[in-house]
Amino acid sequence: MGANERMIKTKETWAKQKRDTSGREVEGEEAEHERLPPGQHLVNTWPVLDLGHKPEIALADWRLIVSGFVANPVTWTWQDFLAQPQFKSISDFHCVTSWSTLDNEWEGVSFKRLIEAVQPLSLAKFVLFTSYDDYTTNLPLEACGDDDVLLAYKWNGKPLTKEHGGPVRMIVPKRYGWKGAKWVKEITFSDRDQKGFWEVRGYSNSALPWENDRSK
Ligand SMILES: Nc1nc2c(c(=O)[nH]1)N[C@H]1C(S)=C(S)[C@@H](COP(=O)(O)O)O[C@H]1N2
Ligand SMILES: [Mo]
Repeated sequence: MGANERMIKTKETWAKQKRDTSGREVEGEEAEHERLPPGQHLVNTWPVLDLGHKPEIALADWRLIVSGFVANPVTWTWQDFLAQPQFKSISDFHCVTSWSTLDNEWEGVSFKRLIEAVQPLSLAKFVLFTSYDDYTTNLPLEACGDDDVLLAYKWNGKPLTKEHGGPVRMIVPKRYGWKGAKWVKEITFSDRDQKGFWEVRGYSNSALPWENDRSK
């Protein structure tokens, strides 16, 4: 089934279910259901999605290069990254292929801290992420400044494994999973929106799970 057909099916299913919107208290399985955006289902595993290549980056070689429309471009080594104020946040994860996981505990450096460090110029409205596997994805700067957005290197208390984007990946809970670059290498602030790998292939530019906003 194509992504579009799948999306249509998902929407049909939700229309048939006529889900309760009365706002009454729910519990158990039903409460979990309430936390799932339209067309999503809960999984107990954590699937791995990539472009068929999982780059191996030794911590000694790892760099995070932040540049573009900023007053203070930085290149962080692993030591620099760990020297930043550490941040923890619990959030749900929604992949556009329809699986979701709840209550992931992420640890790392908040994007707000990165913003503070590089001082984006007032012209900077967009951010492009480039990864060690050459994957790219884009976001409005405004979305990056949310309280729950971070550069994560730990998941549920353990270092992020290579398959899930270690040493460091982006986590953007309010957007579909593809907006969170694994193996992040470069973060570029810009005055214009430059589309990423999936965005140029017809995925939604905004990618809002609660709006079932999967493709354009
Ligand atoms: N560098 C990179 N980041 C990526 C991807 C990728 O292929 N390369 N896939 C994206 C997609 S489509 C999803 S759903 C999530 C999956 O993260 P996971 O493999 O840890 O579940 O990573 C996103 N970030
Ligand atoms: Mo995805």
